[in-house]
Amino acid sequence: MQQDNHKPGPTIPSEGQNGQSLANKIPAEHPMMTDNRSPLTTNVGQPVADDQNSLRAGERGPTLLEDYILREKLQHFDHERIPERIVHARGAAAHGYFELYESLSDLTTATVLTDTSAQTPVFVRFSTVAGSRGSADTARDVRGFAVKMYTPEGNWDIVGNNIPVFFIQDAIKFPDLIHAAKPEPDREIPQAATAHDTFWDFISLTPESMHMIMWIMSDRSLPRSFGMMEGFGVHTFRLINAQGKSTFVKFHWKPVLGVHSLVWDEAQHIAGKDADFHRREMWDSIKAGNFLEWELGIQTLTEDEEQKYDFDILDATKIWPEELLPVRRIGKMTLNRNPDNYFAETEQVAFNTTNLVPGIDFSNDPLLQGRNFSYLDTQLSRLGSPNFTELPINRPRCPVSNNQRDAQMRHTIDKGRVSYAPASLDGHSPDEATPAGGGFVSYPAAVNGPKVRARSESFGDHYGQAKLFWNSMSGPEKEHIVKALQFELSMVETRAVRQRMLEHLHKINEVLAGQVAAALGEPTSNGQVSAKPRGTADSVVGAQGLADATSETTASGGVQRSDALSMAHQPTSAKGRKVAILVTDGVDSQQVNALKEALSQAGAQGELVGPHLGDIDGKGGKLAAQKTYANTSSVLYDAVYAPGGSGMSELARQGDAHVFLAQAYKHGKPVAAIGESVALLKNSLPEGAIDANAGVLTQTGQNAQATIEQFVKAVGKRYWQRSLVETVA
Ligand code: HDE
Repeated sequence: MQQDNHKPGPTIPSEGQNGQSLANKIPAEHPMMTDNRSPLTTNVGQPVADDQNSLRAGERGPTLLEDYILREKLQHFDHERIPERIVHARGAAAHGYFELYESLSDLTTATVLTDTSAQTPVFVRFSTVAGSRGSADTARDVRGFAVKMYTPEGNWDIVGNNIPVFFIQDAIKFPDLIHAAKPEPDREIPQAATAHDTFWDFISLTPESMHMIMWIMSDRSLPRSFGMMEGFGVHTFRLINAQGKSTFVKFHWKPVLGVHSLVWDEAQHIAGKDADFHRREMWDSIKAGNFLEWELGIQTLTEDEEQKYDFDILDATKIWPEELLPVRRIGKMTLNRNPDNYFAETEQVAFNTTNLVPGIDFSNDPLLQGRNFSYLDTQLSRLGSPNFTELPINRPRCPVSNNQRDAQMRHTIDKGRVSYAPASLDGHSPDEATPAGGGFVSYPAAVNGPKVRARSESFGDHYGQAKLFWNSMSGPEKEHIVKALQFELSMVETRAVRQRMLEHLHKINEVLAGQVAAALGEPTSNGQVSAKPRGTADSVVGAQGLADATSETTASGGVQRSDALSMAHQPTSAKGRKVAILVTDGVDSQQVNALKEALSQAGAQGELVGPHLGDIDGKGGKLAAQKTYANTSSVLYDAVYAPGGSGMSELARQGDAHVFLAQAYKHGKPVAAIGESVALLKNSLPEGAIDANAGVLTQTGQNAQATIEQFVKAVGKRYWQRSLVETVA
């Protein structure tokens, strides 16, 4: 059943290949065609002699209905598309494995978290949420971070995001949130963007979303690459040990390369220059052997501590500050293989929050409880049959055995008469696994209380952690949040919506609100929120949320500032980065080669950008330009280097070279120029911009080695202190 794509299954050899008749070579098992090298056949295996011409009555006559080969081909094509995911439609994925550092047997019975000798296969899909399948990778959006682990006890999915909190507290609001965020239904505008009235209308009436809004307006929603994003399980789950003891847990994926982002202007340009920026980067990295790595971390909390803090651990709009509850790193995930087929794997993969293994269980988080219904339901509509779990990418790697039968597209051929239990015939039904034998047992959490549609008061603070996030940001990060809100809200046409948002922002921080208000041409708010949210949230919000106009941070366990929330404290290095090296005839080839070597030693890649592809007549040897100004752009690189060489003064006449340097400068990236290129750099940047401390390096002599070393150290950094960034490019 399980077909390894690297070992193609038996295919029917052609007569031409071995001189024998086809009939003699029919394999005993069903052939599953995994490549296209065998003779062309119809879908029922009939060899096709002519795939260029349909069957017609005479060479110039009408096509015959009899041409079942034409009809089969067109018909299959007509049905190629399946519905795209209602959210997270655009995604890219990779295969890999997970290895555990230390056994968590004190906390859980799950083999994947206790067996340190195992290498658990994984498939991970990253996605944007709002855009359709063909939208651009760099839209401002939360990223999906969905991990499927093929464990010996069944598939375990952590269907997470790159932001640790969510917009809403209750699953019943999810369709409203998504309807508001998606293109407006009358005009189908805008694509993959939240900068429009319906989104901000909903948000301005949903105070519980304010913490998430701070994250989404920060550069976290503009990741530099998938491998430079954190992942979060978001909800609180439970780990259950052999004694049946439950411990609350939150899951984190910590990227080995650190967490790094783009800036908004850059992200917008990338969307036009390379809409596939993130998926291409992941594909190329894996292909080049630069695998993506994350450590799995856990935060844990005992049952006794459930009510210890001033945030509710069942509220998905709250984090557990790491300063309070440190993240313990327990294993590493490596993505090392690209999919063989996008549709079969990345499109057909079906994640589900209910894919759990014994030793892990849910909490009562009402968002998680709602998701537990939604994922199976959506797969049935998207993939068309309950047999989607038999698709190779979804099928567990451990045995599957039960009495479920039939339905569309059944692959498994169940033998025998028994498809029921209890049964005594035919060696009877599969036996249930006992709890001691590893059978899944739900944690027997005590439940009581009246049936109500109400939200707990403990979910009532909507501004405390938004403040914590704001207070934890560096200066440049705050500036980017302000600019994001200025941009988004200025796109909102309805003034009342803009004003309501300013009222919320005022409750988070007055300076923030003031700066956004100034850009919108509005007076600063008095801190009163005029519109109350509808429904059950109303009374709850009144209790703590809307009433709280102080600047004190609440719902954060006393933590006022958390370095873990800011990207300013993340390690930077050249690893995984891409550098543009501008070349033209007469460039110093040795210098270019020395730079490329130094970059490669540091795990970065130097790409030669020239006026044309191919041969560049360098001083000291030929070079090959890999890109031209026509097919690439400064925004696709982390740094730009203009080498020396007697011919390089010519670069000053190439207008695109100016744009390359100026744009890199604007986006805070390191830039360097040597010898003949120094004049070009000076002319491209504002006066006073040449400053090694601000990542603008020059070297007038020809000995570039020291500058190369300095430059390579700078690659991966962004220099936000450049005060003149607004004046260029
Ligand atoms: Fe999802 N979400 N979601 N979600 N979600 C889907 O399932 C849903 C939520 C997340 O790469 C859908 O297969 C509800 C939070 C990811 O295939 C759907 C609620 C988080 C992916 C669905 C949420 C996520 C999805 C659409 C509120 C982070 C992509 C297609 C209760 C913890 C998985 C599909 C992939 C996809 C429902 C909220 C993450 C409709 C009802 C919170 C990463 O079932």
